[in-house]
Amino acid sequence: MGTYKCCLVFKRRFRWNDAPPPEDVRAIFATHAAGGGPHMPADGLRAYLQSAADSEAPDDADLERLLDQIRQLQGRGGRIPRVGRPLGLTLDDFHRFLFSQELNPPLRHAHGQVHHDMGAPLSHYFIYTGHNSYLTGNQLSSDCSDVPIIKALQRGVRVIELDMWPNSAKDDVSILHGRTLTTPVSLLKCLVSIKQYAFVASPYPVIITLEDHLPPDLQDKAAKVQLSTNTPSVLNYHLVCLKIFSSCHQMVLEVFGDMLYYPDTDHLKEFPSPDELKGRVLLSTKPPKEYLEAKDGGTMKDGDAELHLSKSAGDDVAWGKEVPDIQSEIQSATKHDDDDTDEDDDEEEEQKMQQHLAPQYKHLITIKAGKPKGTLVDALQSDPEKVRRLSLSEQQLAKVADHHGTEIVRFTQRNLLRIYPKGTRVTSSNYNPFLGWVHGAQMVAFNMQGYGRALWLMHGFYKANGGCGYVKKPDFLMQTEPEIFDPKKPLPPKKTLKVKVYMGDGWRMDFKQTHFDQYSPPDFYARVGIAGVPADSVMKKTKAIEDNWTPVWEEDFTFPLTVPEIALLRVEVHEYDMSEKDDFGGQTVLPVSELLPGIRAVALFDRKGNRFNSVKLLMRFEFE
Ligand SMILES: [Ca+2]
Ligand SMILES: [Ca+2]
Ligand SMILES: [Ca+2]
Repeated sequence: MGTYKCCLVFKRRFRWNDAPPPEDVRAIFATHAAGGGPHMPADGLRAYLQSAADSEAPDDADLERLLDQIRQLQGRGGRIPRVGRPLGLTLDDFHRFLFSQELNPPLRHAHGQVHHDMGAPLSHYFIYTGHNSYLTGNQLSSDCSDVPIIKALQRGVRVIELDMWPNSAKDDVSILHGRTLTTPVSLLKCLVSIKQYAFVASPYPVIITLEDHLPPDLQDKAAKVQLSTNTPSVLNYHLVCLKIFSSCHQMVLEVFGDMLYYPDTDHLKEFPSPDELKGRVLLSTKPPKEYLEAKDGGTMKDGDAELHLSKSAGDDVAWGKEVPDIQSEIQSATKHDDDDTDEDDDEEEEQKMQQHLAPQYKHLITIKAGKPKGTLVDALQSDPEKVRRLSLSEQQLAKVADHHGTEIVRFTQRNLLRIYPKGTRVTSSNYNPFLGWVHGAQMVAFNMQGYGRALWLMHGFYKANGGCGYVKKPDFLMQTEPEIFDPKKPLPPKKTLKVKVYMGDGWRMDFKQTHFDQYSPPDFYARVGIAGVPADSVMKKTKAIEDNWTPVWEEDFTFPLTVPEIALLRVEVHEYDMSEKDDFGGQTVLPVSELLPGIRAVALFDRKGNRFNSVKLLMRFEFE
């Protein structure tokens, strides 16, 4: 046995050197090498860079710096660095350059340059949005903490959601998910962490959505509050709500001070722009109200389905469920008539609440929030005098999208639409974000701890625009003439993306030799595809390359795109196993709008979205 293993180690060791530069790389090198010889001079590299990305030629200093960096890649390979002034790049140097995640990344603005116009009202942007940002795990029993809030802000998330409940003594405010076993974290701690980390990843505004809740038993307790024996108990209850509400807002004001933005007027006709709000924190909330369905356990009773899914999870553990098709989401939502509202709104009660709301706190709310009142279609009526934020569950959105797609798009041209996960997603899983995006919904709220395919799409989408957490909505979603965009109308392909997957490498550095297969090298295959509108969404795959740490696939894929503006390129590497589930070999999601044409090194990420040190693919992108 020992000898057998020893042989395998030996075999594995020299296997990885077997993969030579792909034919396409040789051909490009030959084109730009001096006189077709063995060296590519600086001018040859300059000409290649110019032709590949259709960009301006780098100046001499930039080119010299790049040549130095390419020579340093050589050193990492363990070879002796060349002494003296080299003749130029060898074929191996050039291949190493193309296969370097640092020097040859796939995205146009890889180094954090914000390049969208940031001067339009907030409603013109998709905004990186978290749901129940304080939970560390599932929605029922996980801990509440400011750590996930900090992590989200470090990733560039711009909307942090906090739920406010009075603590058990009813004299302070805690953050926790209502009616569940989640342990609380104090509001103050969350706010202080938000202040500390708000702008580490992006200078653009952070929006705090405060969901105000009161447990059902407080209504009775409210009677004990000695406000006035003559006041009806309902009003007493309202006053307790207000007390908590006011103390929350006072705390926000104290923590953020001048950092907190709020408008001079009660009602905004248009939201300010991300540029105007740089370095500011905004509040988006609604007045407190009774949590009616909480009395009978609310949405939690139908949560069991997902809690018990672990036994059938299998493949889903590593990969997350395959992102569901939008059409089938719409169909199932219209079939099941279960309104998934977080709470029932009572217009009359809310008006009473507004009257008693201390004015100094009311005006702190820049983005006034509300749940749909009346029918969902009524809720989408836009008021020319004031803008607001509407919240819909993913199911409510699917239902209203079935017949009223253009009304949703029209609403989101001036107002903000927030989509939140349905109540049954107790394992903090997520949904297909494109249903929201294609209707112009700015805040597609995701459980940032719900690792898997849906969250990878979210991570990938916000790599655009320098990772600043704001992505400008494409023009077609904002246009009113000749007509409002109809997400259901079939469109012809606008662009074709051609993708070639050459090879992969890096697993031999980042994983143990027995990580994938106990007794042989891994058998990798790549899944490549598009997430976008239904017409564009597809996944394809390469064949598996057996027993090789540096697989060479050399396979081409063609993706016609009807809405390339919001499409995402999906890449997954699987390790094939005949009798078991595939092992996870890495993933990435890239915004198609920012893909650089030409041969590129594509870094892969683990299932939590952290970049592997070395795992990468060599790919080529072309647009037609
Ligand atoms: Ca395996
Ligand atoms: Ca194998
Ligand atoms: Ca295998």
